[in-house]
Amino acid sequence: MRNEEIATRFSEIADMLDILGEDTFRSLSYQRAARQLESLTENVEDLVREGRVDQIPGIGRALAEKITEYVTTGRIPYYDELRAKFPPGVLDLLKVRGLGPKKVKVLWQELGITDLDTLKAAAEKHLLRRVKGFGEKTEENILRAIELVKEGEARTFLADAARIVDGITERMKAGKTVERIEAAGSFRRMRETVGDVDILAVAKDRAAAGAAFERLPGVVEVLASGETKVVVRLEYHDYEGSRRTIQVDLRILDPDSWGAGLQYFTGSKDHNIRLRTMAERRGLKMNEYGVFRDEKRIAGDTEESMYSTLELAWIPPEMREDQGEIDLAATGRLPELVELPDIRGDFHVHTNATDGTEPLEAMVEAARRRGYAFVGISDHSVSATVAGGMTAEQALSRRDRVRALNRESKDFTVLLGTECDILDGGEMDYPDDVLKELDFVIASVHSRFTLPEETQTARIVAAVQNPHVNILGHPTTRQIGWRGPIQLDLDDVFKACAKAGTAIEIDADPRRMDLNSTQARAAKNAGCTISVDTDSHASGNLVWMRFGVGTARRAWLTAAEVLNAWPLEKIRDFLR
Ligand code: DGT
Ligand code: CA
Ligand code: CA
Ligand code: ZN
Repeated sequence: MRNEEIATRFSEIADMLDILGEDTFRSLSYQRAARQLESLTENVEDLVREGRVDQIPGIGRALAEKITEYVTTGRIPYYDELRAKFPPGVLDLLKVRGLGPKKVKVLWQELGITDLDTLKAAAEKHLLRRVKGFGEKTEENILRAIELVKEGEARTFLADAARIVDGITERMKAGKTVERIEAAGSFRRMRETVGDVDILAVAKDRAAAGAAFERLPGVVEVLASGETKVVVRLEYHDYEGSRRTIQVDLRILDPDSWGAGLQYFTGSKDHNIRLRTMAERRGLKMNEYGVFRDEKRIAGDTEESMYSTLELAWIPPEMREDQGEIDLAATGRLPELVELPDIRGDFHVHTNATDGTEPLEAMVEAARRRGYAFVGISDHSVSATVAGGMTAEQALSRRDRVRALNRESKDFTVLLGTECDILDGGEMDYPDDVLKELDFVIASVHSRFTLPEETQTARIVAAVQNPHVNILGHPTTRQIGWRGPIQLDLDDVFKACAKAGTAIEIDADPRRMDLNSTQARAAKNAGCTISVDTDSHASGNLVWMRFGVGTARRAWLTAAEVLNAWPLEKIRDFLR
């Protein structure tokens, strides 16, 4: 948690320096330090205790001192000094697409715009176009971008929810006020974003458990505080470092109703309504306390008991969306869903050769430490200029390095690939004789997002039909809270992929989750093979596989349908 807190402060310092227009060199060093801290696998508090802070790559003496200050006193005076120069909402303006530090400074100092709300009001009143560099079109774009920021803020990315849930459950367990604690709700169903976090617990001393919950770090407000339910608002930093808040509900259950509560509060609502109707038809009553015949409880201590009373197999939480799963459970036809331990590797991994932050060897080592059998390195191709794409020569020049790594170890394989841009008409960014030299090819759209559906679909279908292309990367290119999907006939794309033997990706970057679960299920039904990848740009991102697999489970995928759950030999056949 400390690593992230400091990273967030450092990146805010960089933002503030940028807005003030002072010392770009210093701002860059804070930005770089923030990224280092985010991807640091060790706990920064340990490094301070052992006097090893200056060993963090990219962190010089001045920044090491600030880290030590923060860990020992909880404050960075330099940060407080800068912060005092800004109205609280000004930094939020940077979240609006199209607004960089220079524009924010002008808006703030010339128009007195100090937060998103005043920005929105000014754009609606057409005040912005009076300022140099802003026009009618900019006003429209800014209004739309504010909406997207607000949409994005309303829900929390699954990966961030997981860190919140893990933090809460660990602390509550360590405090020993609860005998049992687990997250339910949309988090347990692994939705790509969650509205609020629902935590269930069993406690002998309910008041003590409730009090411990209210005192959790990050709690900024207690909204309700009762015997069975406590509700708080918690502040957190999202995976990109922005400060946000989320509501967390704690429900304290009776041990006899644990399974009933877990079932009820996991939802979804539609799934629960259907179960309750089934119970009623059998003359039973079903609620968050159990299943009852007359006044007698006949199930409720375990979740299995809730389902078995209705003659249903236990249904994995990710499937509980009333999409036909209850029929399958009634007839013993539930699929055996892919699980995290089934995953043998990750195909979508960037290095500092393009826009990743770590060298190839570091990413390989991190993948190996996850227990994988292989990792696919897929840096950007030359046309991806914003991502520092590599020329064909640069891409091929890494073959020796990879061969050396593969000679060193028998139980781990590095596959050298590319995330190759799909060009305007569906051609690939590298010529075929370059693509054929690489172990695999992910084809992705990074440009021309606004093509009409027919043209866009034809472009992507052409790309997946290229015999060297193995995986279609982040197929819709949507980014939650930022950019909608491209116009695409996904059914045509799925058909083309299935026919050409090209896999299609679930990109588990928290903001992408692309394909989403619904689309991935459609792809499965069309006969596609799915590759679940993290699109990692730092070794810390490899953990996102958990959420990609969660999404795959929501899509009802089995291990047989997931490319990177296959044995390496079978994967090699597929790539050939
Ligand atoms: P979220 O928080 O918007 O991402 O979605 P959920 O599914 O976590 O929804 P939430 O937090 O409102 O409630 C958690 C679960 O509790 C929900 O999935 C099902 C159950 N639940 C809540 N209210 C009702 C209700 O009125 N009827 C039924 N049957 N179930 C409910
Ligand atoms: Ca919830
Ligand atoms: Ca809730
Ligand atoms: Zn990409």
